[in-house]
Amino acid sequence: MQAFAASITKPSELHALYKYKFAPKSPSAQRLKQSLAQDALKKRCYEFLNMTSRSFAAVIQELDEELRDAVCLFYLVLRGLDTIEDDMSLDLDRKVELLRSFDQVIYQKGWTFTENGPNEKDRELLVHFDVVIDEFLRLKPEYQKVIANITKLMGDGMADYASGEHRENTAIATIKDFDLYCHYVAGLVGYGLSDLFAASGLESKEIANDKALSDSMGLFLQKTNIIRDYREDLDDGRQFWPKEIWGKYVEKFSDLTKPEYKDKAQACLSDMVLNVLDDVPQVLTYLSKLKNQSVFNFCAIPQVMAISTLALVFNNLDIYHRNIKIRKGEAVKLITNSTDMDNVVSIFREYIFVISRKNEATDPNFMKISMAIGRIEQWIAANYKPSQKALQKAQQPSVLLPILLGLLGVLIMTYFKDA
Ligand code: IN0
Repeated sequence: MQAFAASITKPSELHALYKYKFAPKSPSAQRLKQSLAQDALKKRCYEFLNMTSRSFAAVIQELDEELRDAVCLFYLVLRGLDTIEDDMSLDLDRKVELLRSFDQVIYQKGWTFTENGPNEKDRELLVHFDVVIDEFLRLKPEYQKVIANITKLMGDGMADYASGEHRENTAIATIKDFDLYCHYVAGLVGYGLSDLFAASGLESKEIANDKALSDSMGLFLQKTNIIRDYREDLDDGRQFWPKEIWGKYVEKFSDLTKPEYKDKAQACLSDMVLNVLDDVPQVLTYLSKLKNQSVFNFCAIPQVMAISTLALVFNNLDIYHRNIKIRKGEAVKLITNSTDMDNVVSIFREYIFVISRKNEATDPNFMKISMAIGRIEQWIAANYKPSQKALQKAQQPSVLLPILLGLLGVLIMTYFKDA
């Protein structure tokens, strides 16, 4: 109900919410439900998935059957690893040992973990991790290998950061360290997913060969989250923004919340957004290479959510004080519209336009942001050939035209009547 109220002035969002709420279960969701009814173990895994991430769980469940379980298990394994990395109450040596050996843990039948702090949000997942392991071991060996390989690379990367490498005290210092951290926790997810897509035969091998493109897919999501979550992370004692950026504007990271540094905070935020905008052309290139419909939806949905979040946070000082999120109605509209490249490019253009309107000439990053936007527009013009459908849509006469002609007629008539 709250979601409907938030979108009250946006008819298209209300329509999307209404359709979403009353839509019948999709054929693939129905088939999954039937197969889970006969498989208690797998059912538990999908319950864990729904517990950890509601909306993204629905997107995974829409994947073609060949990939669905592999991606579900990949997600749960990564979530397990993340729950260890995240827990500030774990002893550091123990944490590092677990992170470095997690790729072996997933082959140990019966392994469970009860050492997480009571407030760790996905504690339950690790308490029952034996269920995830059993299901992981039922995947095709090719899929198991991809998941284990990424788990090793990510676990080692996280362990390096946890034990203070690439850091200054507890913070991320340089933009290079920031990129490397985001590569470990998100870019590698891109590598793994592309390997799974290629192994399934639903996508070509080429998608897995271009590592930079897969990396960008993860970086764009992760960096956008890091900007959005400034306040939450600060309150939890975490700091992911690189000092090389925020240090240009304030002495202390928490100064960004202070009213006297308002202008500095605004400039710092646009510097961070600028850093993320660089990934957009690569994201669009990756998406344009996908062939399978279910893989396309799965990949496109988080990316359009990210660009809309980026437009929302840009020049929005609220991020320094509270959690901000796109409206549910907007999210649902994006989910239902991300079905092909025409729509995805239009959505990106729409939000890039929002960013360019919010870009202020007094901002020290104004020119650089304008240039980054220009590069994105250039990419679209050079690489993107709109389909017949998009061209027809563009050629349809606008509803405004008859209204304007009518108004013109009334004006002319009034003029001659008075003359
Ligand atoms: C993801 C990514 C994800 C999906 C599809 C293709 C990808 C290609 C490269 C890298 C990541 C890709 O998507 C999820 C989306 C998600 O979880 N959304 C949250 C909302 C939110 O605000 O966090 C939700 O609850 O719906 C994602 O963010 N990550 C992720 C994790 C595992 C897998 Cl298998 C896929 C996390 C991260 C760190 C960005 C990679």
